Amino acid sequence: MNGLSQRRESEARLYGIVDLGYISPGDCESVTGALLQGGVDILQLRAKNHEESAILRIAQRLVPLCRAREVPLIVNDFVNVALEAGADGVHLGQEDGDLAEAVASLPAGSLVGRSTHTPSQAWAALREGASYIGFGPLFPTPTKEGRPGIGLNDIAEIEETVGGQIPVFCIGGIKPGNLDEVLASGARRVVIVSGLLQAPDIAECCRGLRERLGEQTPGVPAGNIGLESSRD
Ligand code: TZP
Ligand code: MG
Repeated sequence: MNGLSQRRESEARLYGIVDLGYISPGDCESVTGALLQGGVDILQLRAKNHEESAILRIAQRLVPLCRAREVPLIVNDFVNVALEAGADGVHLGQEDGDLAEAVASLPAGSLVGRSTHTPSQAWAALREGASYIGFGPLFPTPTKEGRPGIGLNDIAEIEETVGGQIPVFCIGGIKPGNLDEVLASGARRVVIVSGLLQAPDIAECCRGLRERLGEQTPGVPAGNIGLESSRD
């Protein structure tokens, strides 16, 4: 069993992404700092259309920042970058390869997440050994252009079934202004990208979201998501 699923009741609610579609490589550290200060529970580095070597350099700069706050750093798409940077895991889309292979390539206790867009993909990811899933996009979003929103109807069922085994993070077009609707549909955990990165005060926005997601004290180290601590 992976670390993320071990302490389900107290763990991650707010998953932030440092997305190079919204910020420049030179701003990654300060934005990461603000997200960590605001109390994200998990952080992902997502860099579409960037060279693997460039992503590795950024990941290497973010790892110590996240480690200091005991927040897992996940690399989008690239298992090798995660491995080389000493990140805590990788996030793979439907087309990004085999989950079991990624699990086998990374140190024990690493997190391997999967993007899912339908209930059957969510169940498949669970069967294939995902540590957690993203479920969405709930709403159309410029962060993932060209994908229709899947709506809110399946959230409660996926949260009750798959969510009983691994964390389910709803994603896609979630903003402070529609969070209540998403939570009322059964979501417990969310990924918010542009809603955070475009906020006038990222850390403050995070704190407000955490409060609404039922987190306790903002900024509490997210080591309490139960990520197996030793990667020594
Ligand atoms: N996968 C599904 S939707 C999405 C990803 C990466 C983007 C979510 O970004 P935003 O800005 O919170 O809509
Ligand atoms: Mg991908």
